[in-house]
Amino acid sequence: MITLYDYLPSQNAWKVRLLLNQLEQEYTQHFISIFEGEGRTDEYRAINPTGAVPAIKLPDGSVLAESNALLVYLAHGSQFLPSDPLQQAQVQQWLFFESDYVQSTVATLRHWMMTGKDKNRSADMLEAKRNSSINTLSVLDRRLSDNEFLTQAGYTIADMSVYAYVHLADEAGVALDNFTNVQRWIISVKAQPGYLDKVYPYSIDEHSFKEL
Ligand SMILES: N[C@@H](CCC(=O)N[C@@H](CS)C(=O)NCC(=O)O)C(=O)O
Repeated sequence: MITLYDYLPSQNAWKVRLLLNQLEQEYTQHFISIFEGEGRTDEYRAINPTGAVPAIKLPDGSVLAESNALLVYLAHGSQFLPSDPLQQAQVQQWLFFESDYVQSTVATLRHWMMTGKDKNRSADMLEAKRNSSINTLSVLDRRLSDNEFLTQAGYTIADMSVYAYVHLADEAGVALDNFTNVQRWIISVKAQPGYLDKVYPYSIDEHSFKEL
């Protein structure tokens, strides 16, 4: 069985849980207490060199990290990753967008806001993150203005990945009110069979106030 190295408040891990749920694939969870430094051990770095979650271990002992790489691997051969080379690369285009733009803006800001670390950041830095979050959501909203999902291939891992942090933008202090296409897309993603409703706040972890 696949082992998922997990931390419950991580939406990077949630996106992998979502796909596994939608694939109806069984897995076991191994929790890593990232704010207590469990990710920085030699043992865990042999699984993911960056020390971050998520990662997976396969039954044959192979390991893989980076949430979007996990999605590509796990979705291989399913309806969530087209086999056509161009369509597959278009899905990857949005996975890279998520990794470059969403993680560094909405996701980072949400982490700071939900763990009180915003108090340790300068006003300029917070303002820059808010502005870049709004820019990222604007790109997404324009893309979704004439597309139901992010690519022509329908609901794919690109949607799962981008959705993971974007639908929680209000927890980053960024309202989605003006992003009407994003709001409509959120409803469509939530309506997919096997959708995973449960997300976890950082407050379930008494160590989450610590800096990484
Ligand atoms: N680009 C990575 C980011 C992973 C990441 O930042 N994970 C966070 C939790 S959401 C983490 O484990 N942080 C602890 C650390 O970086 O040491 C991915 O997509 O998997």
